[in-house]
Amino acid sequence: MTPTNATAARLHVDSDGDGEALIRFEFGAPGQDPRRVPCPSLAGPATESWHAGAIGESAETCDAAWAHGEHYGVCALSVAEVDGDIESAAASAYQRLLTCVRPSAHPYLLRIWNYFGAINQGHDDQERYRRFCVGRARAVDGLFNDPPPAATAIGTGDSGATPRVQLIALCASAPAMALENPRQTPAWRYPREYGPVSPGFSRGAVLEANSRAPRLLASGTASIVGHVSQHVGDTAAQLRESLANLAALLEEGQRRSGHAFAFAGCETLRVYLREPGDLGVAQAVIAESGMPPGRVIYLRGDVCRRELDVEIEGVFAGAAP
Ligand code: 3EB
Repeated sequence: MTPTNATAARLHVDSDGDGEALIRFEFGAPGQDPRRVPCPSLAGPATESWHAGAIGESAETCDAAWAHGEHYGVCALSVAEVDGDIESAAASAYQRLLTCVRPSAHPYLLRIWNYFGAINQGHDDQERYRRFCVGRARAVDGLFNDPPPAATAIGTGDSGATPRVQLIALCASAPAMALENPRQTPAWRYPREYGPVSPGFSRGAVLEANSRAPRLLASGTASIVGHVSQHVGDTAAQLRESLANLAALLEEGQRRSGHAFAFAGCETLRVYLREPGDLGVAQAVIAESGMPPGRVIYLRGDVCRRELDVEIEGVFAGAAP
């Protein structure tokens, strides 16, 4: 069946690598292109393409790129860290993002990926992830937190002489339905022990909830129940717990939107692993999960909690109940 134009303009994700895409993610070592995910691929499809109809406008400079279609846009940028000051780099990256997005035809931020190096370096409130959260919180506006976008924050390997913080943002002409996870404390309500500023992200988002083809975007999901890390030292058990969190999120999406979401409807799943040597263990757990095997991408990346070794995120197509 040929999709109508109205259907083609809806957001969907595939791994074929053809057709016009809002963004076609590629994976590899940290580099110059702000659209490239700076996490080397360990297994799975080489690309992840996000489609939403025809691209009306696109542009790129050396450290920023954007593309706009009818309902959606993508903005990618990176900012160099000066003297290892991740807090300031995060603040300028978010200032630039909001400056770019708010006056555009797609002012609503639905989903953001955050990547930077040495995410677990430093102790307690000086840990680089916590400083990043402080810089992000300092830069964003009221609309950002009402409610915050779905997100991922992952640490990359060494990016060479000039470390950069990189943001990739999906934005839209209309807001999405933000989701929280009933098994997890909202991140924006994490207690003080996790840092001076709570992380600004929602657990997920349902896009086009009033259409026949909604999509559920799951944020980076780790082995955290309530606000407490689970199964420290056991990657397989962490991945099973993360999948249980994801299942609960899909159920919550169904309760809120009236559309059914299931692992079988997964269009893409990214599995970020701290240790490349955990690939086999992760593949064995995923094989039993009911995720479509051809849609799972395994990447090398650091979870923002040092005690955790795996995080997952993904996109799920909804079905009428
Ligand atoms: C967690 O649940 C894991 O700071 O934007 C996941 C997704 C995590 C997004 C962010 C952090 C972020 O707390 C970490």
